[in-house]
Amino acid sequence: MRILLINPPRSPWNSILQYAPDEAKHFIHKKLIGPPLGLLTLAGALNDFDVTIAELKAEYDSDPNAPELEVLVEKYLKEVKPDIVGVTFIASEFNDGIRILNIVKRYNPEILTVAGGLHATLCPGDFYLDSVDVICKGQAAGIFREIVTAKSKNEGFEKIGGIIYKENGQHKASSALIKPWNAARENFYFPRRDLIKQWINTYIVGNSPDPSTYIFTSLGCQYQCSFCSIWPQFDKNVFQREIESIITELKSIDDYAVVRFSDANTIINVNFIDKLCDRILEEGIKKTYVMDIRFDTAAKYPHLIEKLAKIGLKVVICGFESFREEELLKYNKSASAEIIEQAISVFHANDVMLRGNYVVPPDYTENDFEALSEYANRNKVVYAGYTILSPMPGTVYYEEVKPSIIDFDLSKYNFFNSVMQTKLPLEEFYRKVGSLWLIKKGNDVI
Ligand code: B12
Repeated sequence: MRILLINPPRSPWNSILQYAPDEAKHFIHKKLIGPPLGLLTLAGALNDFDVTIAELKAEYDSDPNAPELEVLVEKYLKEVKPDIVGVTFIASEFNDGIRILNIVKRYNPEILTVAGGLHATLCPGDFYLDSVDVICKGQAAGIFREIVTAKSKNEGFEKIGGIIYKENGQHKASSALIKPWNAARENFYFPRRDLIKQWINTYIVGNSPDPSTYIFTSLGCQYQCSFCSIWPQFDKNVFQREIESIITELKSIDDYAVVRFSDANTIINVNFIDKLCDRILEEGIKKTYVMDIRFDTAAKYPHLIEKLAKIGLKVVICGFESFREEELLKYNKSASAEIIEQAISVFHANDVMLRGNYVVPPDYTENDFEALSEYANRNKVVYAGYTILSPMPGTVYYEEVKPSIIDFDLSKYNFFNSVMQTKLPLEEFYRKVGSLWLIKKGNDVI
């Protein structure tokens, strides 16, 4: 069985960048860089099969003139001759992901096509399409293994729980029981980074001379911010890895000097992170770390931030979201805006470069922009991000605002485009969001 796993390209839509004043353009995110950890994990669970990864984001990063999608995908299909093609999906990459599966089916209808990932988990109904044979929800490495095994034995899929599969042209949910699977513990598989080695030099962020990789210490989130997709993806559950498993992984990635934790929130358990720091020190592991840490956690545990800084924490991404209590309450952030200033001092006192991210609601008026700008100027951080509050399908916020969504084109659902009516004229709104990106201390871009 030959399996081809494809990471779709990024959506090209970025209206903030398009309309931002020229002097701000340099600082606005053009692309986020990192390996497809989900697909690498899937490949880890299929160690005894012939797996190839087509990292199309990295293909376009390494060669902006790389052939267009159809040609690139066909090149892989000719080279790999796969029996199964799997694609990973988030909302903004849905259109291209489906285009890929259409190309696969046109090339050879016998190839089994499988869709998985966050968007397939939250919105499986979007995938009831001719080009999709199987839809996998959740942390589906084990389920995918069952699919591969069934296909290799020419068996049907009715005994595999947790999937939706096509039978006689119709998609139907399997009625088989879902086998227990804990992707962070007993079913953790080391990601197959060897399969993406050819693109390692595309995983360089900012001015760093070294490539970076993603590692997760936990899956899910215990908070329930209304706009976030992560806790719905994990049905409010949080799964944490074992410390020794993380240490083993850190010791196995000599090629990567920069480690970006992919957790929704790296400090979900203070004792756990405290012990992890001790073990990193004991083992003499020297890396530069990037983590997502909540501002209320940083303010509450300054000593832990100090300890993390000592083991190599250099950059923290912190969702400030808003400077207004009433907005944080509306987003169900479970933290008070008052604390943001304290958190900034804790990070700065430890020389941690802070990226504070604000979300800008589409109904912001001139006065709201002025108030945010005044606050952000008063509380400058090294890097700051200003994205648009967006109703990602499958979130609480999506259900709240569904009637006022005016653009359902999923390729715009990446926080850089407004899919709802803005109060200000649209271009002026984007220009104002773009201008905000000038408010920060640092001069480089991450
Ligand atoms: C790593 C990551 C990335 C990486 C790699 C993604 C990739 N495919 O290339 C990079 C850096 C490229 C990236 C980019 C973006 N990302 Co991102 N990213 C993440 C992050 C931090 C971790 C995801 C992860 O690795 N989880 C761990 C792995 C093991 O789990 P997994 O991916 O879910 O995979 C498992 C299952 O889903 C399943 N599975 C996955 N794929 C498949 C495929 C098949 C066939 C099968 C069977 C199963 C399967 O099995 C896997 C193993 O168990 C999440 C936030 C989070 N903490 O979850 C955001 C997140 C997924 N990203 C998000 C977004 C929006 C983006 C961007 C579009 C924009 C942005 N501002 O972040 C950009 C891309 C555009 C751009 N301009 O660059 C959103 C998605 C929201 C949504 N509803 O669509 C998230 C949830 C962040 C958030 N807070 O909202 N991202």
